[in-house]
Amino acid sequence: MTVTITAFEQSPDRGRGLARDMRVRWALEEVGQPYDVHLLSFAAMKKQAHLSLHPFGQIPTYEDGDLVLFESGAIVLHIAEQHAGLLPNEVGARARAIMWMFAAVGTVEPPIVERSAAYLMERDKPWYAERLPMLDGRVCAQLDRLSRHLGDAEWLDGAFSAGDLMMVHVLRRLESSGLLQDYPNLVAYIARGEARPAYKQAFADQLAVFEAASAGK
Ligand SMILES: N[C@@H](CCC(=O)N[C@@H](CS)C(=O)NCC(=O)O)C(=O)O
Repeated sequence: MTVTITAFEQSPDRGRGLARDMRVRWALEEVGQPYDVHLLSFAAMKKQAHLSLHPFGQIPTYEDGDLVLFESGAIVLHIAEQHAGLLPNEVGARARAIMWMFAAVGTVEPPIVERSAAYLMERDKPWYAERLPMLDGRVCAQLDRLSRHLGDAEWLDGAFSAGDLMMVHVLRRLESSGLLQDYPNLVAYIARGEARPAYKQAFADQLAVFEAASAGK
């Protein structure tokens, strides 16, 4: 059975690999699972055909036979449970790797997304300059704690896991923010994730989609 995921037909990040299909692509590459990609326009994402897969009309989704999933974290967890390589076997270490997946999407990602959303939708508003330090502060509060936990370690808890995959991708959204410069260990952590062959393949594949769409315009 072929695995099919959905992704933007033309990603608003212009191929920087920030859209959440990148996490799913990366996980599939890590475990060596081939997959097809169904590309969607913003309009198609809100049509019934896609809403029947994803009630919130977003990407990514994951289809494998009768199984349909949405939510990048749930998809990566499913992939990690189906294949070796992204979750440790030992019960406690496995639970902690899953804990870090939740920490990535539930604790670290929300203030980062709020900051990005404010930049996209409010940067021309009179209150933006006053609001930005507060948004930055909320992001940095989590970066401080994460950086302190990581210390000099290579990954969050022993070997590379789905927890690192999710966390690295969540942090990548800050690469052009200037906020990471005070956290050299987090910069190095992201770079270690980006250096993985599976990451590179996934990144190249999503970039090729963006470049093909741009060339066809
Ligand atoms: N929590 C969801 C968020 C999904 C999400 O925000 N997807 C974005 C792309 S990264 C999207 O589809 N945006 C278009 C829209 O919401 O209309 C996940 O992790 O999968």
